[in-house]
Amino acid sequence: MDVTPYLIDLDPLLSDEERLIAANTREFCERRVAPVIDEHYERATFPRELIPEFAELGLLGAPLTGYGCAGMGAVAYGLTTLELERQDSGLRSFCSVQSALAMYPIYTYGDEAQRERWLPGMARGTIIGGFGLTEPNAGSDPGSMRTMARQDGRGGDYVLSGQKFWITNSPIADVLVVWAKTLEHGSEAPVIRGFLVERGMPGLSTPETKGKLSLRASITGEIVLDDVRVPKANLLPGVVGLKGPLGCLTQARYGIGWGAIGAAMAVYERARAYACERVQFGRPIASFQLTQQKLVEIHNEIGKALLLAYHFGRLKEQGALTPVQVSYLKRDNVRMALEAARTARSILGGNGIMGEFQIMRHLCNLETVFTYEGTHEIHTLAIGRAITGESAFG
Ligand code: TGC
Ligand code: FAD
Repeated sequence: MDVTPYLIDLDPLLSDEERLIAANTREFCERRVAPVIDEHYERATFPRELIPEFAELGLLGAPLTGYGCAGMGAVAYGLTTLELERQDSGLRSFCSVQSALAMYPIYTYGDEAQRERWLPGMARGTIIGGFGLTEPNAGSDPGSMRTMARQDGRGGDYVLSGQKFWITNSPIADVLVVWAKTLEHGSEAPVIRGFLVERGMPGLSTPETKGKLSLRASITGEIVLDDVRVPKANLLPGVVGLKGPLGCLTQARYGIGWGAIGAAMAVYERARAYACERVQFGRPIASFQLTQQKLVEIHNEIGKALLLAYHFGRLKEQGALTPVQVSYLKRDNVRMALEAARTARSILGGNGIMGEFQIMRHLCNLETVFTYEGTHEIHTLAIGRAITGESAFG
């Protein structure tokens, strides 16, 4: 009999352009990424050679308009992150950081000179960006950061000192959006500001963080700032305070909400195919009720996650999506994908732990996705605050 991959059919809700963007991204990923991703994961390398092709497809700065960016709608953008993460969360991470965490703040908080200087090259993939918020002692609570920017005389350069930790792409980045505290004329307490720190500035180093057992096909490192002199022209003038970095995170978390569905689809499809072929007790394991229950659970959760992402995507296109709705999307869809990966792994029995079946790679990646861009718990508290009016953070 014919089997149905997904009972939720999003296709009729999509425009022709959205379907085309999703199909092109998927075709590219299957042709260029799928054959190499296992090896990159094993060797803990990122497929840098694919960056020009990401650019060609409009995946760098996809939702931005002008400056060589594709100007995709929110649903189309979400469909691209889904296709990237169907292959590996590390690829989606690369595009999330470039688009939402490095290009977005330049686009939104930068001045025209900064936009013109950086964005076209970033859209072409010839300039790589990074985003430095987290520090060794400031993760979930970025407001407690210690990185300082001291202004050298009024109107002069800034001198940055401090350390950022867990920074995606930092070892290969040409420009780093670094968030630091600075004392401004007239303000009593230090305020958070964004700075564009460039590769080659004296005092900047970006050592790679080795030994990750998750997100191995993504390069992670530190940003060490040892009195780095940054010209005033590299200060992002358009935002002051924590809402600057949090505004970027809202964009990136939205993409993760879609991306996680791609990882869930990958593990589901693998487990379903395996269950139909693997014979025990004289029958395919897909014929056992307990296996069917597992597959149905994953399948139905994917459907709900898609509807949530689609609905919030359409709200975003109307400018009506709120940060706490993005917390809802990131939290629930990533949890769904992680649970799907664990269940799918069990359907493959012993084979489930083998690299060639790829489920373990997705499962390990999703442990990072559960934690970065705001941990599951932090998003729980953000939603809790929104629905009760009570803050339970501190
Ligand atoms: P709070 O008082 O709530 O807010 C401070 C100001 O920010 C505004 N705001 C937001 N704006 C935009 N988007 C959001 N999601 C926002 N959340 C808050 C808020 O309105 C306020 O503005 P204003 O004008 O009143 O000043 O701040 P809080 O100190 O209570 O902290 C809230 C909390 C805990 C939710 C926040 O600190 C948080 O989200 N913590 C998690 C940190 C985090 O997500 N780090 C991620 C680092 S980057 C990363 O992981 C990249 S992974 C990259 C990859 O994909 O590889
Ligand atoms: P902590 O904040 O120390 O949290 C530890 C545990 O305590 C978590 O379970 C957390 O939920 C819980 N917890 C903390 N506070 C509370 C509370 N109030 N109530 C209940 N539970 C709480 N950061 C960047 O700035 N840029 C990047 O590009 C970047 N890329 C990353 C790539 C990878 C591979 C990883 C692993 C991380 C990356 N991060 C990046 C950092 C990431 O955002 C942080 O790891 C994350 O925000 C959590 O911070 P932490 O690891 O310090 O954990």
